[in-house]
Amino acid sequence: MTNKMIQEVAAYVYAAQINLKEINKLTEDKYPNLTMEDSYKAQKELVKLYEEAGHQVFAPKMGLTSKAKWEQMNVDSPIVGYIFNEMVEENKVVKMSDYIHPKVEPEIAIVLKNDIKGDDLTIEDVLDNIDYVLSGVEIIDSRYKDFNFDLPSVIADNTSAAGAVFGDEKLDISEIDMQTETVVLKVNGEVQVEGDGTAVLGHPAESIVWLARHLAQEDKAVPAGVPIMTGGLTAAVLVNAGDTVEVEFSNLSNITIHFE
Ligand code: OOG
Ligand code: MG
Repeated sequence: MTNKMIQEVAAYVYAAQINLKEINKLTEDKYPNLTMEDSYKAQKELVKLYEEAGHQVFAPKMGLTSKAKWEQMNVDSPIVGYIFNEMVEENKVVKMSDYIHPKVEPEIAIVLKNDIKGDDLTIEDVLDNIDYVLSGVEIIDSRYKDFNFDLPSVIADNTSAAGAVFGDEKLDISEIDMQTETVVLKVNGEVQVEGDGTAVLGHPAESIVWLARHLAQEDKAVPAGVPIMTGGLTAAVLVNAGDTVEVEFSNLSNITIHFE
């Protein structure tokens, strides 16, 4: 794909994002030959468009790191996207009008104490560099009709990034075993999904290894000091106005979000 076409893809998705307008997946009609390589280039252009409009990247994020998500979305690879500053929801009362058709997914977020970089890092390299661990709930909002996408489309759509909520308590790596950490997500008191940390590539820290490998292609490091979502532990759950979402972790802070 030419640079001009890549920019066109980015502008098209950007307009859908800022106008909360549903579009068909890119490969369906407009860009049938879009590859994953093209779509990461388009994602880069999309980030530029946000930055030009005054927004700032808060942290990179990992997505599609669990079998539960692969099965739900009919895909077979992890992906990388970016959370922007204004996506971080502080008050835990979320307006439906800021979203098209939001879904929630429980996540484990990792904050590093040092930047780490490389395509050959091990899980130990990540564990040695963790500052603390937080609970998270990602509010994803695909711009594609009915969340119907493929890998190139979802990558160009910044991995459905739209909102993020983080738990209050910072746990030291000695205080939590990320693999055995469990989570239950309830909507209006009813259990919808449950999982544990092994769902995320066997270990959530493995997700950071994957991210490092991805960023190393552009000679970039995984940044320290920001919570990095390692990917949904369970399938994502669609929410409606009036819903209260309670996410209960075994050790990490619980998170409650009300959608109004
Ligand atoms: C893509 C985003 C995936 C995750 O945690 O798996 C993601 C989507 O499912 O819409 O953020
Ligand atoms: Mg996610």
